[in-house]
Amino acid sequence: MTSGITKPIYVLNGPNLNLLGQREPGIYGAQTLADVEAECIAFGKEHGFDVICHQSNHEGDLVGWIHEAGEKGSGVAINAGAYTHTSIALYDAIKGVDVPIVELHISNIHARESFRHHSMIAAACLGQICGFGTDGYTLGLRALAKYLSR
Ligand code: CA2
Repeated sequence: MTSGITKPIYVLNGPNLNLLGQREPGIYGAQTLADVEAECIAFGKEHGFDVICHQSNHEGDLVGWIHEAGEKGSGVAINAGAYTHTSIALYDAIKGVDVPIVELHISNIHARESFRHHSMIAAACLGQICGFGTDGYTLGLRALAKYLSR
C-alpha cells in the first residue's frame, strides 16, 4: 500500500526498555523489544512507510534521534521510559522539531504510582497512547500515519 509518507517514522525507546520480555511481564508483557520493533517495521511495510527503530538508556541519544527525525523523518513514536517524568531536555527537543510526535507507554501511567502520572513531554506531543500493552506501538504508528495523510 502507498501512504504518501515519503520519509521514515522513527520509533524511539528510552531507558530499560531493552529489558522488555525479560522482567516484569505482568506490567510490560511478554514481547521483547526486538519483537515490538519487528512488528512496527512490518506495520510500516503494510501501510507504505519505512520505520527506523532505536533504543537507548541515555537521554542525549534520544535528544539526538528526535533532532534527526526532525530533519530526515516524517514523525516519531516515543516511549521515553522514566525520562517521560523528568526530562525538560526531551520536552525542548520535541518542541524544537517540526514533525508530529506521539507519546507511548505500555502501561497505564495514570493508574500507577503518582510519580508516573505527570508527563514532562505530553504537552509537546500530538497525543498520548498508554495502557494498551505493546499494542500501543502500532496504535501510535496508525495514529501518526492517519495524521500525516490528512
Ligand atoms: O509503561 C511504559 O511504557 C513506561 O514508559 C515504562 C517505563 C516507566 O518508567 C514509565 O513510567 C512507563 C519503564 C520501562 C522499564 O521497562 C522494563 C521492562 C521490562 C523489565 C523491566 C523494566
